[in-house]
Amino acid sequence: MKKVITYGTFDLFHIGHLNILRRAKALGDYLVVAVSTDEFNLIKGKVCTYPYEQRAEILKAITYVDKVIPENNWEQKISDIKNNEIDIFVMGDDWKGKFDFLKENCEVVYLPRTEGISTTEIKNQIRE
Ligand code: C2G
Repeated sequence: MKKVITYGTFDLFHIGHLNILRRAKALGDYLVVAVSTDEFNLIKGKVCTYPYEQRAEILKAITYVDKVIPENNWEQKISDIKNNEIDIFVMGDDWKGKFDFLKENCEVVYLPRTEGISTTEIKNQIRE
């Protein structure tokens, strides 16, 4: 069984999130999604609209997603990969190169982002 992992905030869930989850799952048989906790998001400089519990529940309801774990810090990826026996790490290509250090532990794949949508844009449109 080929296992895939991806990380993110997934706030105000949108088609760009769904696209990367679908494509990540298509690379293997089992997809783990590590969702940034509210505390970690503050470290990332993000304030979430949906709290962690809701973001995690939404992800658990998605057919492509097999397991949801919390992302508490930048340092947990190698242990996550080992503990979950991950074969492929996937991120959108806005992160291209940033996680190449994981190549000693698993395959690293950066997928093109979905154009024209982002949580920030959604927030701006709602404000207008
Ligand atoms: N994404 C995408 N297309 C978009 C928006 C997002 O493909 N239009 C992808 C991102 O590239 C990322 C995933 O969806 O792979 C989740 O995006 P965010 O919730 O913005 O995650 P981010 O804040 O980048 O957190 O340790 C890694 C971080 O937790 C990543």
